[in-house]
Amino acid sequence: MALFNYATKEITLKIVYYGPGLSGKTTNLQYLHSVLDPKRRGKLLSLSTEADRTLFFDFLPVELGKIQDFSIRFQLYTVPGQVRYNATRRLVLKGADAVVFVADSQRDKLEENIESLQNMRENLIANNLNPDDIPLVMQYNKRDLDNVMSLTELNGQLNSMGVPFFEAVAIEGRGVRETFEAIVKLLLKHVSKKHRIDVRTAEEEKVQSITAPPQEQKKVQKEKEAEPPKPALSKEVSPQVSSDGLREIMDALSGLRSSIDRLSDIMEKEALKTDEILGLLEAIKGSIDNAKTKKRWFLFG
Ligand SMILES: Nc1nc2c(ncn2[C@@H]2O[C@H](COP(=O)(O)OP(=O)(O)OP(=O)(O)O)[C@@H](O)[C@H]2O)c(=O)[nH]1
Ligand SMILES: [Mg+2]
Repeated sequence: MALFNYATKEITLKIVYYGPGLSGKTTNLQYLHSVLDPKRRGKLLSLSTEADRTLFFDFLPVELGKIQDFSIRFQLYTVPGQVRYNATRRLVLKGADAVVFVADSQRDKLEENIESLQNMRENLIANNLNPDDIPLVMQYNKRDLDNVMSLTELNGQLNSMGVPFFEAVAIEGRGVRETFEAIVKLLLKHVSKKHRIDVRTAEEEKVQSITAPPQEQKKVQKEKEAEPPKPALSKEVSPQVSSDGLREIMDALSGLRSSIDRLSDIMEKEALKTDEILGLLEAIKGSIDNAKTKKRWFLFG
């Protein structure tokens, strides 16, 4: 759920990339990480196997900057698409504000796409999120391959909701920005309507400025030199935490406990790269410390 810190005027929004195994979710985040202005995005944290299959999640923080006095930041996650990791998918989906469904356009992947979409609905409901209300866009990926379904067919099979859809070739970056911009716009509109905060006026300019190609980004930054964007992972201390804030922190801690339990299970079953495990554990420990000392708002899952 959207995290509001009225004391520091910060809003944190969680966007989850969902879809069947190998559809290209991690590739989307890798491309965004490579093209976004380093001042606006943090480190890409991935926990994957030797064969680059996501085991737990990928995580990328992105800073939008200020809109109407509010600093807006996004937390981008991917779920592991492999069927056996459903518990992890459900956990990662917890508290999502928006979803990008990355479908594999290949004809022989249709069943997997349908199953994953159904699984997404179930997991949203299990997390008390309304699948018919949450901002959602579809990405039809792997358009470069031969045996792909037409857009009409894909929409007929997967998009009865009639949400925005995008063609993509994520390995080349095609359609990745467009998908991200679309979900950000949809999400900001949704937040604006739900919480009666006017984040719409400057929205177009801001959304384009985070995903602008490097040259355009420089121009945007120059114009705003007087007020440089904050780093993606700001260490700012919130002076006040409301009871809602405390509840969020308690939720975060219980979410983290489940994450750690889950991680231990995975570690027992899979041979992982030690440095990746240590990196993830370090990140989890840092988050617990943060939550405990109430120094910043934090939400996992
Ligand atoms: N041809 C083609 N290959 C792609 C495209 N996007 C991703 N791939 C490849 O598909 C494979 C799987 O991509 P990932 O991004 O790891 O897929 P994922 O959805 O994260 O998979 P899981 O983590 O198992 O759920 C990789 O080898 C990618 O390079 C695309 O648009 N076209
Ligand atoms: Mg992945």
